[in-house]
Amino acid sequence: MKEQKRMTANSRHEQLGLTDGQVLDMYKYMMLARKFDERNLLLQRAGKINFHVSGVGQEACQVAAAFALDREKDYFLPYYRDYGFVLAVGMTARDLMLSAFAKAEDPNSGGRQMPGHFGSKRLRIVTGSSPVTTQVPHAVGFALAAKMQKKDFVSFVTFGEGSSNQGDFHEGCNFAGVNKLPVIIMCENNQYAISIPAHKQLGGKVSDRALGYGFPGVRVDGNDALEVYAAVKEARDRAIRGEGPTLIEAMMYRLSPHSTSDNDLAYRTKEEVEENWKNEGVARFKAYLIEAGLWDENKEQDLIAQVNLEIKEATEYADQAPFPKPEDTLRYVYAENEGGR
Ligand SMILES: Cc1ncc(C[n+]2csc(CCOP(=O)(O)OP(=O)(O)O)c2C)c(N)n1
Ligand SMILES: [Mg+2]
Repeated sequence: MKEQKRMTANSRHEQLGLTDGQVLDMYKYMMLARKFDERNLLLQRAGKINFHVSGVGQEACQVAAAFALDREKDYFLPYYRDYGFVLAVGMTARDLMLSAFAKAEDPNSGGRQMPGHFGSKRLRIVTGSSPVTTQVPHAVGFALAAKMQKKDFVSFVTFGEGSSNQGDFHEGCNFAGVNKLPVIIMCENNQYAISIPAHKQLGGKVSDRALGYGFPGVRVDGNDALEVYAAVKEARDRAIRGEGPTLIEAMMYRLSPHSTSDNDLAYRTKEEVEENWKNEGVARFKAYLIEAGLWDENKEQDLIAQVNLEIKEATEYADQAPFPKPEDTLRYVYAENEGGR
């Protein structure tokens, strides 16, 4: 019986073309994102960093999506909760800590943007803006470039369900649909937009909106990493075949307050949050790996120790790193020519 169970579980990731090594790697990134997040919450409370926006409860979906893309070619436009995603495409805990501490060496923005505003030319992570959803038309622009230049990359963009009500989302979708562009548009529906629950934001499903723009929309269980992986992979295959965009709505739950400046118990109950912890994606993925015979508690403890060390080193490095110099304030803001900086 046990052996049979093992075969069933195993075949699920193998059927999707994922090796044992790849699913173990996915779990490592989920754990790294989770521990990074937990440390940031502590650092903020200790007064070491100013602010943190948490991605707790969304990591499994984020990492799975990254693994379904071509991390050597595609362009990424993640949103502020996507720590799991950016770690899986090549950012390090140190890079992210430098951003949290707003230090000069922060590769995202030299310590200028708020944390969660990811950007890396090397990793093709397109720098994000604070107004939510501006990244959707930007992603569509990258997809237009792929089509015009006949290149085989796609762009991948994420945002929250609240943000899907912004005009940028609709304009981006429309242009992408008309021009059949290779873009994957993924909504991380975590049930809240700050204090507003999903039923007060949306009259229907986000995924159904794709119909009006002429491309497929799918709703997936965002706490099931393999389901997300399959949907993103299929969307990428379609895009590369020239069949255009896909909208994916991944269902999950925001387990943390909106940010470190929010008291979520002013608008939802502790019981509701506790109930949702039972279904979160990282624990579910761990259970899958155990069932597949790939994981056990000893391995878990080793991984936690390794990840904690990585985060400790990143924290110490970022804490001691220099702040940007005041005289560098205008760097990257204006063109550095004609005797200017
Ligand atoms: C255009 C714009 N309006 C309002 C805000 C303030 N704001 C920041 S995050 C947020 C909630 C977004 O909710 P959702 O899209 O569901 O994403 P989540 O934070 O839940 O991941 C709001 C209203 C903003 N940044 N930009
Ligand atoms: Mg939301």
